[in-house]
Amino acid sequence: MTVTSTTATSVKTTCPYCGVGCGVNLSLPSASMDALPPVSGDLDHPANFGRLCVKGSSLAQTIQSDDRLLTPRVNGQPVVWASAIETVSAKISQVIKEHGPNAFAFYLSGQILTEDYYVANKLAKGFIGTANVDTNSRLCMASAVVGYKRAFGSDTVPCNYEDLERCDLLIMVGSNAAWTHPILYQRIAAAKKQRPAMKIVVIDPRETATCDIADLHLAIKPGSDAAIFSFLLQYSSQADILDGDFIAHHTNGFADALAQAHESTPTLSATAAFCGVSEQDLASLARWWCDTPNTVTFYSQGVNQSSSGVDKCNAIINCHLATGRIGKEGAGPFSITGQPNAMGGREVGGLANQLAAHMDFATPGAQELVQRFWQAPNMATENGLKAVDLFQAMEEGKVKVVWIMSTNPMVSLPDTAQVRRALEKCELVIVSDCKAHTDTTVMADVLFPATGWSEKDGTVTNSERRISRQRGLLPAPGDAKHDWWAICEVAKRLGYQSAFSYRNVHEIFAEHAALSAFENNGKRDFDIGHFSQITKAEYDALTPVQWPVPKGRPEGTKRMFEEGRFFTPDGRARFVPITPALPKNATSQEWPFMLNTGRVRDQWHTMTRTGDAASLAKHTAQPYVEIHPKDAKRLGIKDKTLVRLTSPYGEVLLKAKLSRAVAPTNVFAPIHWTQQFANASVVSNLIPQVVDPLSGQPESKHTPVQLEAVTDICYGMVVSTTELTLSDCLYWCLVPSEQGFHYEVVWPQGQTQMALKALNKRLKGVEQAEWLEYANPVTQQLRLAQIVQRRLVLLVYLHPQPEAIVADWLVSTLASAEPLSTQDRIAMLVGAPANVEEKGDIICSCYQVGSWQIEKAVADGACSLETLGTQLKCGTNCGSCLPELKRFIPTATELSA
Ligand SMILES: Nc1nc2c(c(=O)[nH]1)N[C@H]1C(S)=C(S)[C@@H](COP(=O)(O)OP(=O)(O)OC[C@H]3O[C@@H](n4cnc5c(=O)[nH]c(N)nc54)[C@H](O)[C@@H]3O)O[C@H]1N2
Ligand SMILES: Nc1nc2c(c(=O)[nH]1)N[C@H]1C(S)=C(S)[C@@H](COP(=O)(O)OP(=O)(O)OC[C@H]3O[C@@H](n4cnc5c(=O)[nH]c(N)nc54)[C@H](O)[C@@H]3O)O[C@H]1N2
Ligand code: SF4
Ligand SMILES: [Mo]
Repeated sequence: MTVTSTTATSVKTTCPYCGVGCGVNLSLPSASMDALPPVSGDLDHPANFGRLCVKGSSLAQTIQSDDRLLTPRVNGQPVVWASAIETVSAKISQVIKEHGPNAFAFYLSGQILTEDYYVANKLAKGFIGTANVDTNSRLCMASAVVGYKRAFGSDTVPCNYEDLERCDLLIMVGSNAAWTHPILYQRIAAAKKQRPAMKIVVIDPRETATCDIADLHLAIKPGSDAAIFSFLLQYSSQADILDGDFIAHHTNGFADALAQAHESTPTLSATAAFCGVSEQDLASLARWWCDTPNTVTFYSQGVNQSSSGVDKCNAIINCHLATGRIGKEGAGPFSITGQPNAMGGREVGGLANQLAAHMDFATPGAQELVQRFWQAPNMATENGLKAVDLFQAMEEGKVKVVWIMSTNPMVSLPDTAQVRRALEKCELVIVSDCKAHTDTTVMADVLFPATGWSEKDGTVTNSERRISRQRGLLPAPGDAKHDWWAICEVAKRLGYQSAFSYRNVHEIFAEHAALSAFENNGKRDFDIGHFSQITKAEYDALTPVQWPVPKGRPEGTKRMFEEGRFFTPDGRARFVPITPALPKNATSQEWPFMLNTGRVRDQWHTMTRTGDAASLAKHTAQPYVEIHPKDAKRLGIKDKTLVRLTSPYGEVLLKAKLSRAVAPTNVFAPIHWTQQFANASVVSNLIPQVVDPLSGQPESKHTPVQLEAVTDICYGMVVSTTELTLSDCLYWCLVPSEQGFHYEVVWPQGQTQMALKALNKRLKGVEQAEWLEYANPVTQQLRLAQIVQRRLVLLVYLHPQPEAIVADWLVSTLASAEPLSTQDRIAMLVGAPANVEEKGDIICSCYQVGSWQIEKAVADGACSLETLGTQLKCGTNCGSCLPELKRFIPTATELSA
């Protein structure tokens, strides 16, 4: 990509990854305009004050991609936009005419901008006349939303990031923030360092990097969280720490909730047994809870992604209401959002059970109000289909056209086989994406090329209700267009010219702001009326601000519910009686392991962006499953060997990672690997479409599975200058690298010779190709290098066991301009260059420092993070690796032993 000049050479924008919403400076470095723009943290942004985690710091590496979708495509053929818009609009019109508006659906994403979301929601709910507008936030935040609405009457996040720093007790439930919200985690870690009396409790079945700062880790039985909070509620009453005044004047339903808590979790010992934790640990938590008015409970997917996720949220909120720990500095129930604009989507009403601007179909007068505001000809009148139901309706032939935007459901929705059947059945699948090849774009009839981060303009809202601008700096590549533009063009072609003739994204934002304030008068929490007249210049200069921002309050709102008034009809918050429930599907003799799924530190979701940064692949190169060593031993599974996981829905192949971080009979696998990166490792293949009945959120964290060692195989590594089709492999994984192609492979034993022949055929006809070969009949190692014109083009390593090879040097030789020396040739077959230090697994991605280097430094006497930082630089840039680095430092007891 050659960057041509736009007006600005530097902008303040917002990171496109997690819901922390860090401010980023993005600039074009030089007049030549052909170098990549550097990225740095924005010192003025109140989310991060200049810091970025490893994903944010690596953004520049992901801007340029060889796999951008550059033109619209219809049935695989490139077409001009007008033609693609015509195809789509004609089909939508036909389907609506023949089958009604509910035969159309949007499936959107918490990664599009608020303005994109707003026009999609407006088109579907006001003009086409369907509420089938759902989003990947259904897989992410839906339970938290319903929990807040049940308690507060509105989807309002009460807290802010400062509350996390100011609280005296922080309970982190189902969150691995050290990896998933790293900058926030670092702010918390810094606060604890400054005030060591601040207590941190982590509740997670797994021991994660987040436990590094915890005073107490409750490794509960999967799914048992609600019991902990049910117990805390009844214990608060026993210990007489209830806020009677708050309960009496600001809430309803306390007596019922308390009675239920007594019934469900009568005693400490019963609760500890139900949750599988020690009574002492539960007692510590209960004591700290009672002693600490300034408590924040911070929760994420370990709570939300559950068949009783909403109840878990309300169990948490109940405790905060009962003790009046809400609407105060350093106190509150704080659901953290995952995606950069999950909150923005909620604000516009971009879920099938919302209408618009925090109004629901059931809100009295709301439909008529929105209809009047939009001048809408075809208002939807009832809730649409939630994600899982939507894909089921597609398979049943009820939904005939779907427009998927900025999400990869073939990887992220549960039961991939069902998702495939649904998309195959659908008459028209439209996919808007930046990438040409994803597991979902291959299912599309029509592809719309979208602009991405660094190109597009709009707003996002982070986890603390803070609206920030994303600003475009780079020109759109090829024919890529903004998502809002594509939606408006289709809308206009459907006959809705006047309602969708926005000239600029700021006009959409102003309309969204005006709707939020329309006949609001303090009735609805979401009010950004201050911006309803915003000019383009003001919009371009917008600085981060927390909503509500009603007329007359331009400074926004730091914290909600300070006056104890909620958005229910009588202004009182509601307690909800909770009966703790375990996961819908329990383990059994047939399915004896509970599969937990989640994230790794350096990858983002389906790797469409982080997969472009070779340095981010170093931390975790391949898909894996974490298994307790005891289980592994019983099943004959060794570290790094191939394991087959099976559920009633499908199977996957993953590399074993033996670890005591998971409890026996629990296993954990990351979600990131797609068919673009590995042939058989999409973990959603295994997950059933079990959802929370209230929120529709899938139970992605708890799936009973079987596990077995894969035997009679041969492990290998292939490094090649060109992309290879490795169809005869049992398993392959493409490890992103700067040069050429690096595959980790597994062949069925006996097929390796055939496979080698196939690889060899690739070079037939290439003159002067020579093979170097090293074979060890004792170890059965086989190493082959193919050299053309004295340069390496293909390297194959084979071994019956996984080998600890550092592939970096081998891969880098692919790009070497120098002809190979004799020494190089030997080193290539040995697998270890003489003059290059081997690093081990990369721990610090910023400075590419590996485990072997760190172990060596520690053995040589480095005994603190500071010394390691001085010697190796590890951990001194973004700090994302600090929890892992700490584990290399011997403890005082180890040192004295
Ligand atoms: N590096 C990275 N960061 C990300 C993302 C990414 O893809 N990569 N994605 C972003 C998005 S969209 C989201 S939603 C967030 C998610 O952020 P998190 O929710 O922090 O991440 P997860 O790894 O999905 O799950 C969190 C933890 O829940 C635990 N858990 C599983 N079952 C239970 C249970 O029954 N009870 C409890 N208490 N805990 C349980 C898991 O062991 C896991 O450690 O991350 C965001 N940040
Ligand atoms: N088993 C299991 N499943 C899960 C989870 C889990 O923990 N376990 N977590 C769930 C959660 S919390 C989430 S958030 C989802 C995430 O899952 P997805 O949303 O499916 O994952 P992404 O990789 O973020 O997909 C974003 C897509 O949008 C494209 N894109 C990026 N920017 C733009 C843009 O501006 N416009 C357009 N049109 N396209 C763009 C990217 O190239 C990519 O293809 O996964 C969910 N699925
Ligand atoms: S914590 Fe990291 S991924 Fe999240 S917004 Fe900040 S820089 Fe981006
Ligand atoms: Mo998410």
